[in-house]
Amino acid sequence: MTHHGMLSVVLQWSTPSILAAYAQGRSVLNLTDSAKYFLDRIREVTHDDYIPSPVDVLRVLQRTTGLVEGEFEVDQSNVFHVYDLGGSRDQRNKWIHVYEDVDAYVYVAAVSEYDQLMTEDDTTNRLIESLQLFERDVAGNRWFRNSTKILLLTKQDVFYDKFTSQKIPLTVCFPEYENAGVTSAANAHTAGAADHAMAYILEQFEQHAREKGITSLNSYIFDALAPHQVGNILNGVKAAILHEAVNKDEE
Ligand SMILES: Nc1nc2c(ncn2[C@@H]2O[C@H](COP(=O)(O)OP(=O)(O)OP(=O)(O)O)[C@@H](O)[C@H]2O)c(=O)[nH]1
Ligand SMILES: [Mg+2]
Repeated sequence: MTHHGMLSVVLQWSTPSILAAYAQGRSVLNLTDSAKYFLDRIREVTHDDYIPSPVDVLRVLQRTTGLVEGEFEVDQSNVFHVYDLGGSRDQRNKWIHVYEDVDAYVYVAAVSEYDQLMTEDDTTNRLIESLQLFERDVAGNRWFRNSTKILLLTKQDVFYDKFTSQKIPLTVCFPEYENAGVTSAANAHTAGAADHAMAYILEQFEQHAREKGITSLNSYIFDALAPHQVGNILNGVKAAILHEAVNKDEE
C-alpha cells in the first residue's frame, strides 16, 4: 500500500461515522472478523519494517483450497495424519477424497455466524447452512460410522461481542428460540444469556447427530485464537481419538 493510500485508510477508519457504520453493518458487509484487528493497527502493519507477530498470523484469513495434508507426532508411539479441507461451497466436492478409513473427523463451525449470510448466495444463513451440511454430509455419512466424531464450535469471543455488545438476538437465526431462564428484557444480552444462546446452538448440532444415530459426539465451544483454550481442547480431542482407537482395537 502506498503511504498516501495508508494515510487515507487511517483517516477514514478512525472517523466516528465509519466506526459506527462498521459496528452496525459488520455482518451485512460480510467483513472478515479480523478486519477491525488489522485496521486498528493499520500504521503498524503497513510500515516497511513490519514483522507479523504469531497472533497477527493467526488472524490472517487464508481460505483452504484443495486438500492440505499434515503430520503430527502426538506422543512417541502415535502420529496423526491430518487432512484440512475447505468449507466454502466450491471446495466441498473435494471432501469425498478423504472419506475412506477416517479414524476421526473434526467438524468446525463458527457460533458467531448466526446473523451472517453465505457470501456465495447472499441469502442463506451461514449457521443454518453449516448445520444442514453437518447433518447431511458428516453426521449422516455412512463412511464415518466408525470414526471418532468431534465438533468444534469456534468464535465464542466474536459471539459474545455480537450478542452482548451489539445486542443481536439469536432469533435472527432461530425464530423459535426463547431466552429461557432470562427474567427481564434488561437481562436479555448478559454474558449468562449469551452462554444460554450458545448452548442452544450446540444442542441443534447434537440433535441432528442424534437423529442420525450418533450417541458419542465430542463437542466444544471456544475461542480458537486463545492459546490456553486451544491447548485444553487439543488435549481433549487427542484423548478422545486415542481412547476410541484403543476400544476399537479391543473389539
Ligand atoms: N476472533 C476469532 N477469530 C477466529 C476464530 N477462529 C478463526 N478465526 C479467524 O477466522 C478466519 C478464518 O479462519 P480459518 O480457520 O482459516 O477458517 P476455515 O474454516 O479454515 O475457512 P476455510 O479454509 O475457507 O474452510 C481467520 O481470520 C481466523 O483468524 C476464533 O475463534 N475467534
Ligand atoms: Mg481453512
